[in-house]
Amino acid sequence: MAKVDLVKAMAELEEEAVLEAVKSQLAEGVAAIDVLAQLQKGMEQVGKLYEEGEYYLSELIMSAEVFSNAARDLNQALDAGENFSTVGTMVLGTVKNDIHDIGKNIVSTILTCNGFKVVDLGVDTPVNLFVKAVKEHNPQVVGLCCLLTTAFDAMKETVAAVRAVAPSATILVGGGPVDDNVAKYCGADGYCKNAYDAVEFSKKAAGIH
Ligand code: B12
Repeated sequence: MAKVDLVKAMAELEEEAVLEAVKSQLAEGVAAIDVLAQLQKGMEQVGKLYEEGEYYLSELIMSAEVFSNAARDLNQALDAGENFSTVGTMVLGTVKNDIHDIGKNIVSTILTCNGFKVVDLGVDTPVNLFVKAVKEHNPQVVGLCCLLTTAFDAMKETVAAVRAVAPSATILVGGGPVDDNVAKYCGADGYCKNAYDAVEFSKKAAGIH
């Protein structure tokens, strides 16, 4: 049987081919994190096609679905086959007023693959839920995801509230329109361009080099 190009299949939203390729790569022993990297590359192409006007909102919704289904298989494989010791904890969520979660879910999966316990609060997360989770889990890292410029103020509010109850936690921000200036505006400790940055920053925060 011909080998499926997972990046291309993801970019072209061929769900069956994507799920099959994920399964067969895992069966062949490809590391889950490498399978994930291919899916992510495909998603980047989806975003690009959307910005170029080649894809519409319906394709975006579809891409989220395909990605989530593929990630579910990956997570199952991780839970079943690989054991990770916890090197640190991150409380993670998409900020109030924002429902984007694809990037956040990638961050969660990649951090989990790198030994972090991730407490995922979901999307449209009220400030008080972040505060409650931070008090309960005492994380080294708090991650805020934000894809909408109109939610920057909610992110700023969340940073201030988290800082007040956990002054020593490292607060990281990320998501499409976020950059260093936005991180500064919100009072965060760092901006992460992608999930791999998030791992580097989080390891530093947890005292691992
Ligand atoms: C897919 C998508 C959707 C999907 C979301 C599905 C889902 N389950 O998430 C749907 C269709 C639902 C959607 C809805 C809307 N969307 Co939308 N969406 C997108 C799109 C095309 C891709 C986002 C994405 O998933 N990218 C892929 C992931 C992998 O990338 P990422 O999120 O950037 O994540 C990576 C890094 O940023 C980083 N990262 C991300 N989060 C975090 C967090 C931490 C802590 C760290 C450390 C790192 C990190 O790591 C990730 C992996 O490497 C973007 C366009 C774009 N270029 O971003 C628009 C975009 C974000 N959407 C936009 C808009 C306007 C909307 C809507 C308001 C549309 C509408 N009129 O209803 C609604 C929002 C509703 C709401 N209240 O939230 C605008 C925002 C414009 C702006 N300036 O604010 C964008 C930029 C599109 C555009 N060019 O106009 N959207």
